[in-house]
Amino acid sequence: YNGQPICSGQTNVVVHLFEWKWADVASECSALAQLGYCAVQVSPPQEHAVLEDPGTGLPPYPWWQRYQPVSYALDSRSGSHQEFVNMVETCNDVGVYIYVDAVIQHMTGGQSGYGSSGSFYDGATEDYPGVPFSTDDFHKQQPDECTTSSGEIEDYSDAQQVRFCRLVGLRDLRTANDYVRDMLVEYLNTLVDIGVAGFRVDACKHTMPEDLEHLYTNMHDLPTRWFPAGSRPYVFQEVIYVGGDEPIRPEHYTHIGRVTEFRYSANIGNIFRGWDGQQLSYLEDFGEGWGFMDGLDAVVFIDNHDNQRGHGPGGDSVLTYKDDRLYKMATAFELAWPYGQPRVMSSFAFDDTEAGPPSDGNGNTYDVECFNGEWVCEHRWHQIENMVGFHNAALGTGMSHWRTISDNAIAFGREGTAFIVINNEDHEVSGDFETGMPDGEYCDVISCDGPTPPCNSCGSVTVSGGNAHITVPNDSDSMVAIHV
Ligand code: AAO
Repeated sequence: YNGQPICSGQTNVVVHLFEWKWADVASECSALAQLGYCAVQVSPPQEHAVLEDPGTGLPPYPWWQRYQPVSYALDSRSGSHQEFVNMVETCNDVGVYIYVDAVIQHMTGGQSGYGSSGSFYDGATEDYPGVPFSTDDFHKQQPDECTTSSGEIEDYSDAQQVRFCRLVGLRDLRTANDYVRDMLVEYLNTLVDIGVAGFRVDACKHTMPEDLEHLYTNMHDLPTRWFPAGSRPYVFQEVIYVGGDEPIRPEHYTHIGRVTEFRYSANIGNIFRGWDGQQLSYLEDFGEGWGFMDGLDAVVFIDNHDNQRGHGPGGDSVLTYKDDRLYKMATAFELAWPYGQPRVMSSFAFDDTEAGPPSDGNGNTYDVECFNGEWVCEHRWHQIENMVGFHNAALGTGMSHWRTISDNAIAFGREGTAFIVINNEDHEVSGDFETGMPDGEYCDVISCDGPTPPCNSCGSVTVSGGNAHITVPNDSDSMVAIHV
């Protein structure tokens, strides 16, 4: 396992198009290719529960119904099997790959009903004829499996509970069982054979690493229609750890794939908000220097679909699209900084943290229309999309030319390929910077359309003898960024 994301060309930036329909993802891929995105993380494509009435006070058809699998039919809120195939082929053809959110550790909660592809299921009796799975395929309350009297995970400091009891009531698959493994491998291979190039694997903390390893090693090679012979699917795993004494750690999973580094997300919010005594100058050793996992194992993000709405860890400090200026700065930092494999979030607007994506009264998701007040499309915000180009120009280089201008204003370069100044003070900052860049004129990609002069009515930076005079206002962007 080499930890390298599957990308075409010099890039490794993944965008999570949360809850987008397959047809909309397909239409977006040529723009993503031009901007330099590597891949799209899509919402879970398997058949899922349809929760018209999820309970008192909860909105109909919440976003999280898709994390309750009913079968592995590729028929979901995002579209049909055929629409999924069309998306993968369209995107692969332009060199933007599809990474699937694989929900493999559990099925639904305790309710019964019909899934998004019409399959009956009964969570109470653990009966999923659409797979089929039946009660023997699930962990039980017995000494070698779940040891809590509720059958639920009650205490995250007890690894046995976390692996063998239910996560918020979700029916917990016996992933050591050969039949269960066969069904999961078949699902993953259906996706790989279609042309899916990678997986975000859900809730890995709750599955033994050897069970996951079995699934990964039994996946097919990627199809040679798009990928070199012998290419293996890329895997990154959701294992939440933000400190404290939980016994299950990201490090227990990094030998089989990358892992989401939640400490990155949890800390960067405090730094940009100036909470908890934090300031931008402390970013100088952000990464391993902060006790995070090895950057070559890490997937990093400012927010994810859970912690942007109070699910999962991070709390109030997590920055989201609602924080506008701070969010742009933090995401620009993420894309400029050489630690981890970056993921960019693309959200739908929400007030209710449980509400599903923009949709009609029957839970049919609306077509995406970026910036219409419902689909936020952070990945198309000018400042963020242009920083993908910065990231790619600098890929493979280290950090250089660090400068602490003041507590909350910093500058750094990327060994002659790129340079950025971020001003989170409440006033303009200005100075002469050693950039390490080749002499010439560069357009500021925060305010311009691209890096190459002429910089018509936007900011430009002249590097002479490696040095540049740069002024960064305190405005809605508060950054200047240049790259070769
Ligand atoms: C829904 C309803 C439930 C209902 C259930 C079944 O909300 O009330 O019981 O259906 O009917 C999503 C939603 C869930 C939803 C579920 C299924 O978020 O609300 O349940 O779909 O529809 C844990 C897991 C982690 C998981 C996270 C949400 O370890 O894997 O919970 N994330 C993924 C997905 C997520 C999805 C699922 C998994 C399930 O990304 O979208 O759920 O497929 C600690 C632990 C974490 C643990 C959190 C739970 O974190 O470390 O491992 O995450 O607790 O909150 C401090 C601590 C920190 C702690 C944190 C939060 O920061 O330091 O360690 O607080 O407490």
